[in-house]
Amino acid sequence: MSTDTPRSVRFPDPDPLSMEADALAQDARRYYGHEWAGDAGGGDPLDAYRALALALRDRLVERWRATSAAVASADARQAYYLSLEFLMGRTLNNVLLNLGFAESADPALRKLGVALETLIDAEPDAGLGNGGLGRLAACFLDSCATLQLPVTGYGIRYEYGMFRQRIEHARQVEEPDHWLRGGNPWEIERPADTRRVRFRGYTEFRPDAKGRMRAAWLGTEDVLAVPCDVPVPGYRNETVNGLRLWRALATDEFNLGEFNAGSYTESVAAKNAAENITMVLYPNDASENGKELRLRQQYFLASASLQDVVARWVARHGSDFSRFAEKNRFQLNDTHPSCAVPELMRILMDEHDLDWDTAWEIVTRTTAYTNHTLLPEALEKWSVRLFGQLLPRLLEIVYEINARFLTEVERRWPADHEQLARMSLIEEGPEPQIRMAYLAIVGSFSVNGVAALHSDLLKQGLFADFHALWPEKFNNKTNGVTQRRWLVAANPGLSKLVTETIGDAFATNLDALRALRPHAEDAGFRQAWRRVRRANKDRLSAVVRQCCGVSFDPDALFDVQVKRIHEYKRQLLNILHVVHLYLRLKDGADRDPVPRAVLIGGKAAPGYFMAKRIITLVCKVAEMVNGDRRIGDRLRVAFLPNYRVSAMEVIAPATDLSEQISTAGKEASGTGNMKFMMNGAVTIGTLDGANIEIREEVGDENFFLFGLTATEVEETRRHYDPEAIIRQDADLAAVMALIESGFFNRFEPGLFDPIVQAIRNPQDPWLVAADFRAFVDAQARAAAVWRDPEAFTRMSILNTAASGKFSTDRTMRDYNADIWGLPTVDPRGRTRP
Ligand code: 26W
Repeated sequence: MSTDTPRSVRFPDPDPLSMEADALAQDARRYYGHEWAGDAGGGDPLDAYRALALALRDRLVERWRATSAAVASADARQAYYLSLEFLMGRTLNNVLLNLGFAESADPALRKLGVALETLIDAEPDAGLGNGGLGRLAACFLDSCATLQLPVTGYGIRYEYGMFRQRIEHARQVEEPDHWLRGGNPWEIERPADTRRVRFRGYTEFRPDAKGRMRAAWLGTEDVLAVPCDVPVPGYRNETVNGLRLWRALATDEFNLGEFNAGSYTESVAAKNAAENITMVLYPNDASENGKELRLRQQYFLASASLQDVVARWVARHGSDFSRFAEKNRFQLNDTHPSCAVPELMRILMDEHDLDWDTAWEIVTRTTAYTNHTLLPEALEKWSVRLFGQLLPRLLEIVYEINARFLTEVERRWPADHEQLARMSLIEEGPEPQIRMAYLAIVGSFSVNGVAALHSDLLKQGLFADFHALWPEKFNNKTNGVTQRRWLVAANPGLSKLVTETIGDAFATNLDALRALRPHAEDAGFRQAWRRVRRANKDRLSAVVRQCCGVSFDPDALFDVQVKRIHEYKRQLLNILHVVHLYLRLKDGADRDPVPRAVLIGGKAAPGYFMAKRIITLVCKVAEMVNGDRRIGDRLRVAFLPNYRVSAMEVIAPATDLSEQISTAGKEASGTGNMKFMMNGAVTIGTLDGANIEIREEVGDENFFLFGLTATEVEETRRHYDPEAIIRQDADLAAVMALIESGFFNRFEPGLFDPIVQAIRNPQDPWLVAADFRAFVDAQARAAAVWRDPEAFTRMSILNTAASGKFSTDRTMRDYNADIWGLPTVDPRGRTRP
């Protein structure tokens, strides 16, 4: 071997790739031909999709490198969005849109005999999230890239995403979602940036050279974190940000058996245990389950991501951390990554020799926390015992944070033991628990809720003590959705009509939709609006026929509720209304009913008994109603299996009535409500979450409001008497009687007893019976407007026109103005503060 072998080798940068669609198509053709699967000529659309994705990825990578270089040369402050979930859905169409191939790709591919739509539909959803919180993270990334904010996502590359849902005998069946089987053409693995994450072991304290005590974390079981990077393009602006997803890999100790000498099988099993960390997404969206593997996932993400940021800092600045706080922000997506607080302390103190106060100053100047739920069962707590076994060094740090924090509490409320116990990061009891939300609040300079009402309720309720201590930390950031995916890409027909009418500015400035308002008065425009929506409804009808075997009349009122199945979201209230409509049709009470097609979809957490039973009720009601010849197409009901991002892309553009009917005070914000509104659906909803702001924007007359307010809900709970309500309401009594008669469960007696009992229970937290009458009345008002197509179309247009506030572009501007303070960085030059 020659002694002058260079230590690093690199090719010169390649020439820039053409942004002509024909060149893109030729590159895809080349990728396809050079893959053996392509040569084999099996004709699987998945291969053609991958080929096109690789041709696009090359173009993304060019821009990604330019963006990173621009951020580095500007020495810009950066923010990192830490999230256990990124619900990205499909990527192909989004990349085509953002890179400017939206119109040109299909014709260019057609010249080669390929239909773009087939490729788009071949892509599996990246379902790395449960629902709202995960999809919000994905919309945030899109908006940050579009606004040219230097924000990077950090998450986990689950081998299995959200389970696939099938319905068998009216029951949910979960199937594993091996979304990576066909490979993931968008990601780039970067083994060079592998990090090492430690678990278990013990700690020792020894004096260092200066005589200061230093902690050593020893005897650990380590796991490697390998990053897989996914490019996130901005909208036609040359910016490409990154999403870094970590994959767990066993260390060489496992492979080579130094650690397990002589015990091959145990060594391989141990390797499995290590790699299991990133195997599967936990499918719970509202109740924490305390499983050790989940805590491993959380720490794995926090540790790998913070090590990554700190390592890059050290590579540039050495051990000088004096400007670290000025240059970095960490946004915690709920408490799931809140191990980041003690982990950053550990890295700074144990690995970089900072003292406590300096490290704490850095943590509390860089960390911000977003809360996404008020439900007490969703608030994360980890048993001190479990936490200490798995992360002994972190537990010591949590104790120290708590001790110092309680000193501050004591100063503010002297000798108040109740106050100390209430605010302590440790909940005492037979099995002491760490309150992760409190840890996140204490470690953060900003705490935000996700809609105005939610943020107020946090201040008044859940976090009232902390608000009293640090009022300045608390703020609101109302959620949004990206209009590029949810309007421009999902609803090309409407986008075209809007563009012809008011121009295309809304793609990057959603407020521009306001200009549609006067056109609501134009009969010709209303007709064009209806034509577009009618085509969208045809498309959805075809999907419903195919997936549910139910035929929807595209002229019917499409009444839709799609979201995770949860009691607080009250799919039950929806189905009670359906049964009520069915009874009226059977009785002939409705002479001239408005034809309705009711669509319900969503996944239940596998261990959530009531949610699963609600799915069964929906399916059984659908079966009976659709099978009743006398009803015909005046009422149709379908449960859509496997609701996911790509399903919503077809559903939202075709929905007339958007069901947002949670018990007031329970839905933190909602984001489905915004996707529907943007696409011209009218909302029937309670004063909950962002519904309140939606109604404010669109006006009371264009929103079907009903139900108790959050305050009234609390008040009603004290003397709630559902039996009396049922007795006094003949319609509700008839609905309950029909369900109780076994009409919907002839061969399965007792099937719906748990549901009936829940509704009749004075302890029912969701107050289903209390809101029934108001809901039925609001539905009748919606039907009455529907009878007048001109009036309903006007409302539809005005909803789209008023949806400007609900763009994540606005949300991200707000985060940046109040929390992050990042400059915008344009890779084409210019950096603006
Ligand atoms: C610990 C298990 C777990 C997992 C996820 C508990 C709670 C969650 C999330 C809080 C569930 C979620 O997605 N919350 C939703 O977040 C959206 C984005 O802010 C809001 O729009 C929804 O109202 C909120 O329910």
